[in-house]
Amino acid sequence: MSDILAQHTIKQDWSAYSEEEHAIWRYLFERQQRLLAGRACGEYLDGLKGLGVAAKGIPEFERLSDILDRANGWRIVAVPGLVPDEVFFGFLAQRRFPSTCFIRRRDQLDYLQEPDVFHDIYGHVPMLMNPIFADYMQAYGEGGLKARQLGHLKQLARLYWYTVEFGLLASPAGLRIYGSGILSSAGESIYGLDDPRPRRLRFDLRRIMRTDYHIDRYQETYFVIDNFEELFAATRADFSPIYQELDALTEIAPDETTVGDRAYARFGQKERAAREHGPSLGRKRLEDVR
Ligand code: HBI
Ligand code: FE
Repeated sequence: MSDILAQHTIKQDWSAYSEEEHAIWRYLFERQQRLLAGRACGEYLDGLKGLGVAAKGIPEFERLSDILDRANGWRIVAVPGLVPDEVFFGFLAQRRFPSTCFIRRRDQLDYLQEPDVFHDIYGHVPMLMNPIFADYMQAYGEGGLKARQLGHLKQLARLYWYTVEFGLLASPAGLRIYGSGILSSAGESIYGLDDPRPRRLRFDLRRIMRTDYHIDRYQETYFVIDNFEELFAATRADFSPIYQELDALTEIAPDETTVGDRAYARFGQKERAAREHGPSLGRKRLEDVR
């Protein structure tokens, strides 16, 4: 396994980034900072601060890795782009987070389908500073290797999608974002929390594993956890019997509501009104999609 992982590792070559590339980071960073106050969960904001990830420019992975490593043993490894599933899981199982190096172009500021350095570093890495989430990600990597052998990768990939990428958290102060796909998207930072259209359902492992997803538009269903202990505890069990159970059940479409769904009671009028007077980005993309 270590050999395969080494084959997919590259060097970040930080000094090769152009001024234009750093300027794109700065633009994306500043835009998200304005949007995420009061929207991102505290664990994420603490992680961002602890890592010293800033507007200045694309960070050096080695510097971030040294901080992460001291905190809880995770490091960032540079990869050229999407890596094969077994490589991706192999890295996570060893507490290595594979991050792309390239940054989106100016004509892709609002949306791109594949991960770039802004999504990977700004979106994912701060969450890894949280000790429980850090353990969840490692356990996910181990579970991925197993799911692959059992032929149930599809079900496990949905768990990643609806938690690590698009998860919401019911904090005492209200609904907050912890999913990296939302945290790194201006349009979905607003849509995911404030738009009345998508379903926001209580976290349910089996429901998630049955639910298909779109990769090319805002989500139609989000799942809400109460805290990271709950998430970690719910995903601790051996999934083999669950996969067996799921074989007998139908799949659920991204926009479907089904028996047993528990909707998250939405935040009050007051909080919503306060948000509506705040920055409002992503309107254009929202219309593009619908
Ligand atoms: N590779 N670099 C990278 N980043 C990902 O998020 C990623 C990947 N390879 C596979 C993969 N994700 C997914 O198929 C898993 O989440 C299931
Ligand atoms: Fe991602």
